[in-house]
Amino acid sequence: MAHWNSEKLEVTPEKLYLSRRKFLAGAGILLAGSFLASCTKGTSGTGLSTTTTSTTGFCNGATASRSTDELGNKLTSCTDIISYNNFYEFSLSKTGVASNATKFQISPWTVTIGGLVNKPASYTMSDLTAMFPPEERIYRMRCVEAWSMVIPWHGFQLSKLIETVEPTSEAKFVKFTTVYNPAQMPGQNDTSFPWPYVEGLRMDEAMQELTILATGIYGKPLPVQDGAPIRLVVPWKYGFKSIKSIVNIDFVAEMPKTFWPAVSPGEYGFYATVNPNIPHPRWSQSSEIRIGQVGGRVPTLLFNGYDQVASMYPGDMHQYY
Ligand SMILES: Nc1nc2c(c(=O)[nH]1)N[C@H]1C(S)=C(S)[C@@H](COP(=O)(O)O)O[C@H]1N2
Ligand SMILES: [Mo]
Repeated sequence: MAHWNSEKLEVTPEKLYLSRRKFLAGAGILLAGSFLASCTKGTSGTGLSTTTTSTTGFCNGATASRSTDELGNKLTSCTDIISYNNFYEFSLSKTGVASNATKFQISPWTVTIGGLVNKPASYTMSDLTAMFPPEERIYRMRCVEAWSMVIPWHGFQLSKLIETVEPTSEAKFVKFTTVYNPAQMPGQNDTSFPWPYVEGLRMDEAMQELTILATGIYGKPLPVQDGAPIRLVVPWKYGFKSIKSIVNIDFVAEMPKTFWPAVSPGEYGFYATVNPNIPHPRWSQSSEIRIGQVGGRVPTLLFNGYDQVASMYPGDMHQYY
C-alpha cells in the first residue's frame, strides 16, 4: 500500500499513456512529441512497501548522518528510494524497475573520460573510489512530474574529477552517456527511444560544488535501480538530468543533444532548472508530492531550494526551463 497521500498528480496516468502509445504504434504514427514525461506517474496506490527479490534486505542497516535535510525535510525511506524509480532502460513502470534490474552486471565497470581534455582517462570503480573517497550529501530530488524525495547520497564532487582531466578552453559542456546494453536492459530494445540515454551540463554547472557523481545511498552501494554503479546528481534541476549508470563523460564545445528534449521537443529543455513559476505544458510545477509523506503537497522551491546556484542563470528564467 502506498502510504503517501493519494491526491492526483497532474499527469496522464501511466496505463493510459501506455495504451495510447500502443495504439499510436499500431496505427504506425508514433509521434516523438506524444510521449509522456520522463517520469510517468501512476496514482493507483501500487505497493511501495511490497518487497521483491531485488529489494529484500537491501535496507537492513541503512544509515544516514541525519534524519532531515538542511531545511528540515525528513529523509525519504530507504525502501521507497529503492522501489520507486524512473529508469526507462529497465521498465516504464516505477515499481517495475527494481525487479527488471536484478541481472544487470555492474562489475567490471569503466568510466571513460574524453573529448576536449588534456588528460583523457579510463577509470574503474575502484580507481574512482580510491581517488575520491565518497562523502554523504543529503539532497532533495524533484522529478519534473511533480513528485520528490529527500535522499542521502554517497558520492564525490564532479569538479574533482574534472580537474584531473584538464578540460581545454574549447570545452563548454559536459556530455554524459548511460551504458548501452540491450541484452541486460530490456527497455533498450524499444527502438522508438534514442538510446543510449544522454545528458549534459554547462561547464560551470558541472563545476558547481553541489554537483556530484553518486555511488551509494544510505551508506550502501547504489542499487541498480538507482543508477549503479555511478550516476549524476544535480539537485537544482529536474530529476531527468541526473543520468544513471554512466560509462562516458565527454567534454564538448556544443550543447549536447540530450534524451528527453530529443524524445519530446517543446516539452523539456536542456537546462531543466526547477522553477515553480514556469509550468510544464500540461501541469503546474508550483507544488509537489513528497513520496512517503502524509498530509498533502508541499510547495516547490525555485532551484529546488538551492539558491546558491542563482547567479548562473541571469535574465529571463524561461530560457532555463
Ligand atoms: N539512464 C537513465 N537515467 C535516468 C532516467 C532514465 O530513465 N534512464 N530517469 C531519470 C528520471 S526522469 C528521474 S526522476 C531520476 C530518478 O532517479 P531514482 O529512480 O533514483 O529516484 O533518474 C533519472 N535518470
Ligand atoms: Mo523524472
